[in-house]
Amino acid sequence: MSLITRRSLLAAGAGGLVAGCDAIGKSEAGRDLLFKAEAVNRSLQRAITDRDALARQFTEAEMSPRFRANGTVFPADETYRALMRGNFAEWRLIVDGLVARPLKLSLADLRALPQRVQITRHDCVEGWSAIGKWHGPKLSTLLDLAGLRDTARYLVFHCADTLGGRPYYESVDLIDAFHPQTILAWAMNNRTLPVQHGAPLRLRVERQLGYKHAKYIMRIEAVAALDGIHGGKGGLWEDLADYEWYAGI
Ligand SMILES: Nc1nc2c(c(=O)[nH]1)N[C@H]1C(S)=C(S)[C@@H](COP(=O)(O)O)O[C@H]1N2
Ligand SMILES: [Mo]
Repeated sequence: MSLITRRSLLAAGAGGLVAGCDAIGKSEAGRDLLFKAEAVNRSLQRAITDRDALARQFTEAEMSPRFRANGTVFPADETYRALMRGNFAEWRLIVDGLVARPLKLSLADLRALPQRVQITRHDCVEGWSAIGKWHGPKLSTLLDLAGLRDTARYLVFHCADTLGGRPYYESVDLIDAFHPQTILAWAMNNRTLPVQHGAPLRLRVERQLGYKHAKYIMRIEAVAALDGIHGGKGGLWEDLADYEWYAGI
């Protein structure tokens, strides 16, 4: 499909939604219709842009014998170090922001949720790749528990480490947040996640480059916009070095 065709299709979808919003939105049935139209529009956009396609998965035999660690490998933060010394028994993942039910989850809570296991290839912009096995609940499971408010557009991952004095953070939109391969991994290659790879919890967002895969996650915040967060570009590398916010592979 040509770019022009894609654009005009998207525009047609969006235009149809906006036209007559006021009148339709006033009745119960109208609101229902708008809601359905929005869902149709969303799935149309997905189909066109292919954002929900799956990343390639590999077999056990294809796993890299060595998986390099990159960026922070041992956060300096004293609170983090204390949690680490306690084997993360006291660590809690906060899920808050634009949610109906803020969550505070232990590792045991996360392990008790339905789990997903996937063997995928990690691609770093610096020019290396490695195939590893990841294990954890889908991000969508947590978001369903928390109940995203309809003003939420992005999920921000706040990490325990800093680079050059700035906190590491990353963000994804709702398409990636609800992608079936987007998981919160607490295990890697059949072992509890090692500190150098982001213990106790790191993001796997398999359709994007390595820097999007936030390690050392402390808090997931649902927001309507990214401009109020740190440098405003949605991630430390985006703020610092103009890396793409959408780092699709
Ligand atoms: N919190 C945090 N997350 C991070 C980083 C970091 O320095 N801090 N580095 C990123 C980069 S550039 C890459 S390539 C991967 C590296 O993950 P690994 O150490 O498991 O290989 O983590 C990403 N997530
Ligand atoms: Mo990277």
